[in-house]
Amino acid sequence: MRWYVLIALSCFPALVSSAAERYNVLFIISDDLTATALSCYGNPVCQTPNIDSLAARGTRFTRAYCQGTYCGPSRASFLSGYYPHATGVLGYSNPRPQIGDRPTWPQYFKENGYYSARVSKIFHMGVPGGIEGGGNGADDARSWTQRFNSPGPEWQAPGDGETLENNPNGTQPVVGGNTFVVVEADGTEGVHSDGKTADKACELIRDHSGKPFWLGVGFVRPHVPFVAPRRYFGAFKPYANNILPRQLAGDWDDIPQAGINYKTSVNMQMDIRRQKKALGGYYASVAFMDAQVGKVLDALRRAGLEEKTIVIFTSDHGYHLGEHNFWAKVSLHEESAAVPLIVCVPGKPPAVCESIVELLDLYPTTASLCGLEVPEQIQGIDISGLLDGGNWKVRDAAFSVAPSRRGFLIREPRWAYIQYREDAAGGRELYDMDADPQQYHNLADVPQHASVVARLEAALARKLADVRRNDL
Ligand SMILES: [Ca+2]
Repeated sequence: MRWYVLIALSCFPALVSSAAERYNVLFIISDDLTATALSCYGNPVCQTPNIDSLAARGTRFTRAYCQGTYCGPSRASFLSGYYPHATGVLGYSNPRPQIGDRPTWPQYFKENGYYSARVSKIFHMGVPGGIEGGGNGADDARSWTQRFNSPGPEWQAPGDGETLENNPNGTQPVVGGNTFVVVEADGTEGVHSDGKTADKACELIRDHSGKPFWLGVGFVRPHVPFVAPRRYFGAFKPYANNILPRQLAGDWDDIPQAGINYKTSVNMQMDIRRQKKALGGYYASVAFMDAQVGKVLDALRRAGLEEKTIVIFTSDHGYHLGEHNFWAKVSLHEESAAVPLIVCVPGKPPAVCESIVELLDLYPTTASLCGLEVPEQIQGIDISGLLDGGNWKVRDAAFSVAPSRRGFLIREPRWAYIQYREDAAGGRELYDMDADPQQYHNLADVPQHASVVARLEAALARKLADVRRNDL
């Protein structure tokens, strides 16, 4: 049989290559999702069967890192193709003024004949404020053929709500903003932002099955407020049964001030009951989001597009769920800097890949897989070779930043090196990830590791200089 195939290939090379070029890209991104909350990444409590099913047929990356540990810089980075310190977009704006006419990731596909659309949050949007209002947030209009917002009630959803943060007496009502609030909501999935996002994404997949698309589907959960239909909470109640991470006595003593996260059990005044409820609320939000992912994957299957579509699932950064008594993002510790990343390409074998990769690699990788020239100026690496089942080194280390902390992370397979301020005046952290994956013991000031610190400090300075050497 094989020589027939060879003849077919050699007679119609243009046909074959154009078929390869016409993969759709379905980019699904959850907001503030730590990999540790997914069952395919080993969480024993929070079950995510739909994301797991994608992982079972794609490549699941165990060492994928964001470039900025909160929404604004992370999204501006992987969408523009540049590190945060290349564009200088360290806050909550879109990168258009900095990149000029250079195409963003979806725009590049649009300019190559794709229908390009986003549903809800792809570039930065405030959650919950920007979702309640239904606006475009820090979006970039030139990236899209069409764009759709998914307004939802967020913290105002009817149901049983509680403000957990800075509410020790329980006297505060349920509030909006970037606040730890749990709402066990009445009503259907469709009233919530993510329910609407899934429905619109399914409709777009159905309606655009005849033309290649780059479709960004942005779910806002599990970003606070932890709002989901009531039935998703059942698995995590009673909340008192939820197990918090082990705390080490004196854990903060060896962490520089800048490394104590901006939200902690202490400054949020969350007692153990509230912490356990926060964990349950987060997991319920993840379970709800997973169910919406399932709807979108079903729509793709029903449209007969599974064999024509690259599916990516990820998050903009990770999240702390009580490790070191830290909560939320911004921290450069592992839970916050690592992201879940699953890439499913038709015809590639299922795999688990331990190579270090970055979200910045998605733009060049999808361009390459779709037969498009990889734009020369962008700073990620085409990692498509890893999708054939390899576990080789495409980069020495991942690079991530927390601009609000003036923090930098160099993450090698064995070492995690964190430095605050470019001259390290804000302090350092060094963790041996083989011996201490929980990052309990900062080795930066241990004399025996001085040469490792010196090497990584030099590597960080070199990386930052590389990042700043660009065409902008
Ligand atoms: Ca986020």
